[in-house]
Amino acid sequence: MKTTNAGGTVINQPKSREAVKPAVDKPAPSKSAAKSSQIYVDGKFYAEGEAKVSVFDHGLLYGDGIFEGIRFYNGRVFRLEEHLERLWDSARSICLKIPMSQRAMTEALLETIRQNDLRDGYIRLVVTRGVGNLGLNPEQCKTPSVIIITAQIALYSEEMYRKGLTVVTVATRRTNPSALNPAVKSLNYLNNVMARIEANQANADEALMLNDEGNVAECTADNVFIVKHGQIFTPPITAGALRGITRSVVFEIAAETGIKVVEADITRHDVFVADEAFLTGTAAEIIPLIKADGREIGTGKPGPITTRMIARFRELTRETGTPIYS
Ligand code: PXG
Repeated sequence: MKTTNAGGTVINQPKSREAVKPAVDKPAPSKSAAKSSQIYVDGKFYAEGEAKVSVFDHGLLYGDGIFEGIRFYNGRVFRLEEHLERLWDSARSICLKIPMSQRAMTEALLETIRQNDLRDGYIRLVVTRGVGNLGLNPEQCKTPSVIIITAQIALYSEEMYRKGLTVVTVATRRTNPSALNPAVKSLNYLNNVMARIEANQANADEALMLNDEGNVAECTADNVFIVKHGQIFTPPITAGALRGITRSVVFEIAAETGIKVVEADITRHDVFVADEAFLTGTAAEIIPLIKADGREIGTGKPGPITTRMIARFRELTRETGTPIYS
């Protein structure tokens, strides 16, 4: 693809690990161009309407690829190393070679945010298998594509953080790890999408997904936590949950506060009789859960441990992370 975009901005990826700072050929962005979102595709920036991939990309044809959803707050990217590590793990698991180093990826991410002049927002990082033919064999695909999109998101209103969400248990089971391990954050989200449709049809805010054993795995884009007798419980990764980055922040905050977190199989019954419950995810952050399948959880209001978690999480998002503009 020939690449003359409106902004004309080009990032050259560093060739070696030493080349920390890639050569950035950055013509002064015009004020009008700054309005349209600049999207990174394979080393170049394109205006929103010009950012494209081939119809022969296996990311489109087969959902063959991986992604990360990352947040940045107050001019810093939150938990960037962890997100990149998980992306590289997903890539290794599906035999996809990301065509750049983690340092070059970091610089590309930061530069994309800078190009869009943002301090708070969301990054969608996608690596597709690349262009191949109409057969599913990935050996046909020579070069994976790297796409970085930044956006402003507010998934839930502040009122929902104060009041909490409702969930329903859905019939769609979380993918069995022996078929496709949910620990791989792949472009195959149809399992989650099907569950989301069920939640929508039931007028619930989220879908509680069970694994083949009937234990709680996770929600469609969030990890699940319950609180009982002052202890926090969450399903283990082996139950079919993604190793959530926000989940690991909850472990850290709990350790800081002296609250025990136990990774254990959780049943629907455990959720119904919990004192408190909450969900975690990059997009949702930490959000209280107050009703499951029509049963109020605890008092039906966000509990004290959940409220404390949210407060500390917000402090961490404001105060820590990889600086974007220094
Ligand atoms: N489980 C699943 C299946 C997920 O996709 C999480 C848990 C939470 O993980 P993190 O690392 O974000 O704490 C996710 C996360 C979106 C979006 O709308 C986000 C996710 C998936 C799909 C959409 O940004 N990810």
